[in-house]
Amino acid sequence: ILELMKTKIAKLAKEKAALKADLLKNHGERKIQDVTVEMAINGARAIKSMVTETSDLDANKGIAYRHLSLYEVNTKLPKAPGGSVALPEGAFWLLVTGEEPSAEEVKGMTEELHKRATIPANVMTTIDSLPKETHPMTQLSVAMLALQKDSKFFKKYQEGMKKDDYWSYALEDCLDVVAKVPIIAAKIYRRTFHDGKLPEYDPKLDWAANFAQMLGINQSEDFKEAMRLYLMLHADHEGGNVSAHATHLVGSALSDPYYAWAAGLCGLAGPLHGLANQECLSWLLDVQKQLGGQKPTKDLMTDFANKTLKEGKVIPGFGHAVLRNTDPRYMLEREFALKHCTEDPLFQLVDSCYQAIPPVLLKQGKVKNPFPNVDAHSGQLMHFYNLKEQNFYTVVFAVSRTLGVMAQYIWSRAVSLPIERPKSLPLDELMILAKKH
Ligand code: NMX
Ligand code: MLT
Repeated sequence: ILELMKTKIAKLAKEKAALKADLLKNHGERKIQDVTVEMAINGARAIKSMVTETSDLDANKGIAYRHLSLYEVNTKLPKAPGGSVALPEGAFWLLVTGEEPSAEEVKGMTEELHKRATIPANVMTTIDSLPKETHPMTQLSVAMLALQKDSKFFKKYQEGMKKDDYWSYALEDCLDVVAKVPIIAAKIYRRTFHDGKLPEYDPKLDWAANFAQMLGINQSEDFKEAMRLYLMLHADHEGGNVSAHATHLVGSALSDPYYAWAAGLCGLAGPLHGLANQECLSWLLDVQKQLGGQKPTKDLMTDFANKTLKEGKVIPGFGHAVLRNTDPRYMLEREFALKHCTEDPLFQLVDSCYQAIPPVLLKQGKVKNPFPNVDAHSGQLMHFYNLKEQNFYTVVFAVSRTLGVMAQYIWSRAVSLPIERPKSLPLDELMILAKKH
């Protein structure tokens, strides 16, 4: 399957290289946008200044993997036997090759990952040397760096590999990272929150189901399906989000995929990015406690939302840097919950937030997007299936996001993107420029 994958990437890379050359040669001077002072100050938001092949975000429709909306991905891609959710390794195939995989190709992908699913002893020892109270995201970042010593890209680079070979050794590393990350995540979970014993890896299971079973807390088929859904839909969110951008930036220096994703993981650990799903569940549980058994009506939730805003805090799980509508990832999780857990009191609370919070944020007047993002739902699903340790939630996000950032890494090398180095300015220079134009 590796050879098939390589053939597909090589073919597409040739087309993309021609497109890139044409763009640079014939349209390189063409203006595509005006950059305002506001854009420069406010986090480069909306400046079209990066190339990411794997996925593209529409502010209203949400993310598309290789031009397929998440709904299409979930409907069209192969499922586990008896399942109704697209397998995440199929989404990975789509992100990497640009093609919808057949059932046979997804099976091959799963098997390829099984072959690489071993963790060197030194990595396990490194994780075990960290105090148990170390945040699970720190443990994961450290483990990613500990894995780096086996980077094939790094080794080949030292030996003087040709530029044209970059992507195929990047692919080798990226497949290794994807195969190993769920086992490492499960190891971190078991040692941090349980007895440290790690259930055996089961080569009969798919990638997400294996992760679910290795957590050792719920062996049901429903939890495996919930995990497949979660890991499929968090996989990629174009190139500008903090973790993908950090990964891309570090990768652009030709640091190998391990170094690059370790940097990205540190970004994912921030509360405005990946950590928001942990904060979201904490907020929901706190509200639930304060409700003390009362039904979470829309009026009560409106009061809680206003209280949070009055305390000068953000309401976690609502708003988005670039989305301007309800996140389709949220809607897919909601549909899953409506099928599997409408009786869960936490789902009822999430549902009530869905009704109550957007009007509160709209009324406040400053939020650009008052609607829920995926984090407003993910915690409820994990909690329902007995994954209750919020500190671990960003690691689950990271397992999924590994698919996207690794696919992006391969493509950054396949289309030979250069070192990233935007121009920065001090504020007083910006003022001089603003007055000149
Ligand atoms: N609750 C209260 N205030 C908010 C919220 C919210 N959920 N979202 C935005 N605001 C405020 C924001 O703090 C800013 O205030 P100020 O001008 O006083 O600094 C104002 O509204 C305008 O912000 P926006 O331009 O709408 O949002 P921005 O692009 O700056 O930030 C987030 C985007 C996602 C960081 C922001 O909406 C937020 O903090 N949301 C809560 C945390 C969260 O859910 N993060 C998850 C992100 C999704 N993910 O998957 O990673
Ligand atoms: C993500 O999934 O990366 C988040 O929604 C944040 C973003 O896209 O900026």
